[in-house]
Amino acid sequence: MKLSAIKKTVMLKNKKILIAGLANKHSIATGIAKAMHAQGAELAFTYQNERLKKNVEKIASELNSSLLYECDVSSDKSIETMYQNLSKDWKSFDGFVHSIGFAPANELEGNFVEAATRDGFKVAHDISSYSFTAMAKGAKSMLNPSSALLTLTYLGSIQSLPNYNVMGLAKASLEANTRFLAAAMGPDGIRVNAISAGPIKTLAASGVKNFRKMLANYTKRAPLRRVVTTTEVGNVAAFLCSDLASGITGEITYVDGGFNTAAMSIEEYED
Ligand code: 0WD
Repeated sequence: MKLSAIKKTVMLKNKKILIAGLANKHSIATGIAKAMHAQGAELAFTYQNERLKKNVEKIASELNSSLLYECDVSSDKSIETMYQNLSKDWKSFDGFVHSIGFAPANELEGNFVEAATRDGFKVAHDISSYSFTAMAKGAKSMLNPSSALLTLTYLGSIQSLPNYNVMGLAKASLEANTRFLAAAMGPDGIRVNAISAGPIKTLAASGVKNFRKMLANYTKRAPLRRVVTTTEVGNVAAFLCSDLASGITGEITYVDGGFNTAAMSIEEYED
């Protein structure tokens, strides 16, 4: 078959997707929104607070969206109000992206045993894991059949690494959350997945001490010998939320240049 004869697919045509966790142009959520827009999705956005509204507004308008709703996921009331406002514009929709994570800065450096606190644990798990469940709960009655939910996780969920500390525990919880939500919502035709992204320089990442060193280490070991981009994460997100991925749920998909598959690179062995 001639290439020109292959019909171009627009994976997310007629899909309405809500994006949560966009902080600025470097955010993973920005890469995801751009990729989903390119694949024909209609988008709506949440912003955490007034401080971030302008950034989200600018990117939303570049992607032909004026649907913006305030939502601080640490508050059930805020989530409820957000969905009430969304329902005035969208009677139903086809999924959301949860690209949100947070732990207090003093938990993200130094020896885990010394840095860990009960309060830090609670906040990290609340904002980084429970909020995914809370957003799913709130969305349930508005989701069309064949909807897809997506969250963002990191390798620290299954392997320890310096400074990531309590976020690793919260990501482990988020991954279990993904599987339990998939089991709970699958009978209604709703899929729930996570992308485990390689390290990318964003606002959240700059909160992890010595993040630059982590990037350098990555490019040494990852089979692709480079870090991944938000565009690459976005393209996989678009696929996972599309009907092309209709058989995939409860999965953690790695978009990390293969880092998680390699114990050591040839260069590291020879160093
Ligand atoms: O290397 C990285 N950047 C990786 C990030 C590798 C693998 C995974 N991830 C994850 C993060 O853990 C997070 O879950 O991807 C997700 C998105 O993170 P990001 O794009 O790296 O970071 P950023 O651009 O900072 O977006 C995260 C946003 C917050 O930004 P800031 O930095 O202002 O905290 O999450 C949002 C907020 O906009 N957020 C909240 N949104 C609503 N309510 C809340 C909240 N309470 N707290 C944080």
